[in-house]
Amino acid sequence: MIWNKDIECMEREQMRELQSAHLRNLVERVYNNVAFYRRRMDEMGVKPEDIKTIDDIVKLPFTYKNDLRDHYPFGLFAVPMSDIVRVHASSGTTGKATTVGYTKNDIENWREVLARCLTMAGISHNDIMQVSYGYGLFTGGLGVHYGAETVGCTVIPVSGGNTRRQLQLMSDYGSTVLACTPSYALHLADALTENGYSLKDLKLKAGVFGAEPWTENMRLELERKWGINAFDIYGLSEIMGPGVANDCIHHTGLHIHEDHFFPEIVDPETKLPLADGQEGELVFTTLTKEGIPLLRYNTRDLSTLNREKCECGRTTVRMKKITGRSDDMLIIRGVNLFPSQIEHVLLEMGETSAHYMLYVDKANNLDTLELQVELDEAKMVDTIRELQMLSRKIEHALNSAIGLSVKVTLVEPKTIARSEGKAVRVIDKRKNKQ
Ligand code: DLL
Repeated sequence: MIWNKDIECMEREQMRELQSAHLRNLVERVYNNVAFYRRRMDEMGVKPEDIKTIDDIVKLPFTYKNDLRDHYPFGLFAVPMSDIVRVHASSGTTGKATTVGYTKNDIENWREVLARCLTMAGISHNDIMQVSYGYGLFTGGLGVHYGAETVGCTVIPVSGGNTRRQLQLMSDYGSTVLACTPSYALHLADALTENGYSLKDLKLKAGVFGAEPWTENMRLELERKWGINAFDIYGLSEIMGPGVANDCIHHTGLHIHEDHFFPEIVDPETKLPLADGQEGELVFTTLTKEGIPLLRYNTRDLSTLNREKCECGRTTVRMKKITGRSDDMLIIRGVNLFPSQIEHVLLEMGETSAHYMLYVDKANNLDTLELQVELDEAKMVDTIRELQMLSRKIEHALNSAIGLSVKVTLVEPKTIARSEGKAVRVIDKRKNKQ
């Protein structure tokens, strides 16, 4: 099933025309209504009339998270507050939150793109969806909620947390779809048996997981643990929230709703545009957004683009599953490392659980890296010798995969902190020593 065939299967040339028309309108709006963009465009000597087709997008200024912070809370809004019907905010670990606002039309468009995502994952009015993303200022809960209602699902707005209750509701109400972060889905799966449930008590068939990076191996692990089809939903508050892109049943990249969110890939250093297939930072322009439209917002998420038609029949551009952000990259003794590389190796080996934490520190001016990983309850090792052998084996596998020596410490099951939302996987103690 395809929710909006006219758009999702549109000929590429026609899509470009639609995008060009949206871009011309967008540039007019931001130039006339947002002082920040008018100033930036004036500085660059670009006028709205210089923007004729979507290819002219490269003439426009970039936007960064700091620009939103500098104009906190509402300084980049392009409409009067009387037209804003909702605000959301992303907490961020440092500094001020970034706040975004939606008009009625924005909320309608959000429902539309979410409905496309969910339909892509085979979800329909016959489903009962347990929305375990946080409700509130975070966009996850309410965003997915509205989309699920739009396709006619029965929505259980349980929000995050309270693992016991999550499992009880899942069993009592017969939830067929679980929507939460992949790390919370893993935690819930591990908690099933200890709470007295088994897969045969459940009707779950699909997962809509996102809001944090997760590897393809983690996707397969969650499919195996739950006996479901696991889908990847991507998005960010600045652009809309969840629903910017989602993968279809072929799991060959995430279809971007490019009539609303125009993607580019740029080189992380030079910020120059890169060709399809080349990896770089993902940049989005919100073609139709009214509340807080953004030009070329640099997400810092790393991906590639693919404009080939998908087996599912959709022609929309696909982004590769995100494995990290350019600002999440650790530099350990000069070697670049993404936490997802560790996750990939651990799950590939399959000898431990997938719960891990990385500790980065400095000793004698040298970076050190320790990986704590939980043993798998089903595969407990009995002797110290076996434990040592297993740690050595993981150290060896990591060393050959990432070229770094990592100290591996195996810890008891359930000793690493669980998160109900986005997982924290790195503790970088070097930051306090600078
Ligand atoms: O996390 C929106 C969302 C909610 C997406 C629920 C999917 C599901 P923010 O809190 O603004 O918004 O965080 C956005 O999270 O730039 C990525 O770094 C990361 N992210 C989101 N989805 C994915 C995903 C929501 N599917 C930031 N894969 C983004 C990898 C993701 N990273």
